[in-house]
Amino acid sequence: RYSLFPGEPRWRRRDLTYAFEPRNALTEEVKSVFSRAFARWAEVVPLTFTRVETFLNSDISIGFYSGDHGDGEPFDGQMGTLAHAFSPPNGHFHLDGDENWVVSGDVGGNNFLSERAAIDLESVAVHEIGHLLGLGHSSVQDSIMYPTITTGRRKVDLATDDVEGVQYLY
Ligand code: TQI
Ligand code: ZN
Ligand code: ZN
Repeated sequence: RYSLFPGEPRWRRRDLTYAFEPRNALTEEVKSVFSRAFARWAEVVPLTFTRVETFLNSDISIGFYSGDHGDGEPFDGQMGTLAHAFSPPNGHFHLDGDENWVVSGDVGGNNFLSERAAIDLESVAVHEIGHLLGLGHSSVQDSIMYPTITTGRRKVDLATDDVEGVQYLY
């Protein structure tokens, strides 16, 4: 079953914006992975996610960082913590820049990446957006919010449990 954060925090507006850390200079291909991840949640709740270029004034800010990046939750190099996102209305979504991120679809399709324990970016994005929206972890094994990810595996489809959790909030 899904869980919520203490006090059940949620966004009070429906039109949310997101922006990417300009210093990362991400390609459109990488940015589109996040857009697809937002769209999966927007399909089941009356929320919209609009990309803006104003990083400091967006509801949700997305960035890749290595090690200590100033929020008291340093990243740890390869594996271990992959990413973190905070509950509403914080909106910070940070990813560990030292992971071997795989941009969509090609998990395991490349021996070099597979050997280096590739992590599917979209799978992690869908999970972290769940946290950004107010979902904690779920006990349902095939849910997006179940707290385990298999290296090289792709899990991007919301389960009934994820839909019930986010629809309870919104
Ligand atoms: N990061 C943890 C996570 O997002 C951070 C975390 C631990 C957390 N406990 C929490 C966040 C409680 C909110 C509430 O779960 S992680 C997974 C999964 C991570 C883990 O890097 O360990 C995914 C990131 F679910 F597979 F374990 C993405 Cl998909
Ligand atoms: Zn951080
Ligand atoms: Zn989590």
